Amino acid sequence: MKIGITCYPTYGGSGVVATELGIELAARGHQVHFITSSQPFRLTGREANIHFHEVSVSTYPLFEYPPYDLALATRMAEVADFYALDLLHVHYAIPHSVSALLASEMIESHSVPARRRRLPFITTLHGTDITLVGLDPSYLPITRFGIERSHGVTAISAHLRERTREAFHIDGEIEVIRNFVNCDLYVRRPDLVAEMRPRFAEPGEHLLVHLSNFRPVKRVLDVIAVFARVAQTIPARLMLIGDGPDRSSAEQLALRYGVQDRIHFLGKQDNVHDLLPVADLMLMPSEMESFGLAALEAMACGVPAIATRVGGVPELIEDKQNGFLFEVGDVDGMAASAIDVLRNPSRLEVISQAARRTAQEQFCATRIIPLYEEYYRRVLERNA
Ligand code: GMT
Repeated sequence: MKIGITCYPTYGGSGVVATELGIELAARGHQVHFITSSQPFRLTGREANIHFHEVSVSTYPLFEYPPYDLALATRMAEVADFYALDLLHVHYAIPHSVSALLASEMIESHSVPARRRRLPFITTLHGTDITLVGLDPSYLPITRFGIERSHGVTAISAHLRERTREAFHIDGEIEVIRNFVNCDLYVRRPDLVAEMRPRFAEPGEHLLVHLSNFRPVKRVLDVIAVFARVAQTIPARLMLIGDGPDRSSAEQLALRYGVQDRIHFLGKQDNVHDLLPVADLMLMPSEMESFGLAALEAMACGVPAIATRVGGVPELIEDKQNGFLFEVGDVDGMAASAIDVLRNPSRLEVISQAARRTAQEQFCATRIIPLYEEYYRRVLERNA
């Protein structure tokens, strides 16, 4: 198939999923065209079967806000026409589904009659496009319109599908295709861990990790509060991977607790698969997660997560089996649980193995990518 993929190409779970999906599809012989504002950060530009088309937005003194959505729609239609794409697959509804709708209609009413055809598009809902941004009254009606007019809609968890139905009153089909991970890349390699771990922790110290874009929804301050409690009780260090609006508040809080020297603020990192396996435990105390890709990536590396019982997280983490679940803001509970499991290496090992098993048996790319391919076929058939 020839597939056009649009996403936010910088850091963020939806962009990661879209990029990894493109890479996996290309490896399976599909022709993948990324139509994005810049090259998605996990692409090297050297992958076979992958093409990148940059959307550039012209500015004009009259434009207080350059119209990216229109430039995107135009580029989508151009690429679809030139490369005879079979379908467009957009990740994150706002504004991508509306741009795809415009592109699809442009192709259907092409100025050259012989080139008029159906161009189906699929929207994948990732989370805040529904639970946060999409609910903003200035975006809700257009988001709903974009979703309803999509030829196919997928959601990354059953929870998100239900939320979409409730909040947007959408009755049409929403296919649940959960997040996935490349289990060959995200795996604990003892030799690599032995080499990397001394950079982050002394022998005898425990190592915790958090990975996010440091937005308020991730509750990075809870990460610091949990870690401070852990570090008061047992020797421990924390790796913080990512960057974003709450980074300086996190630094301030670390100073207040006096744990700043025990925290590695690593900033944005491309090779998280090399860093995650080095840790013992992940902290993901989010206010909301429609799925929790960061926890899945850690689990594939044998690093269980202490997380919150929100959104789609219980579809990934089973409390006390392959990780731990707490109510939002329960920093004392999370800290006590971390201390308890870190002090008990055999229990940590059992949970770590269960975490890896969950990733492997349910969420490996090899299982999930065929679900996307199958869904593409269905959408193409009914729009033939
Ligand atoms: O919350 C983020 O980190 C970014 C956001 C996005 O859309 O880029 O992530 C959402 O999509 C991820 C991939 O599908 C999910 O694993 C995250 O749970 C989801 N985030 C939220 O729902 C807050």
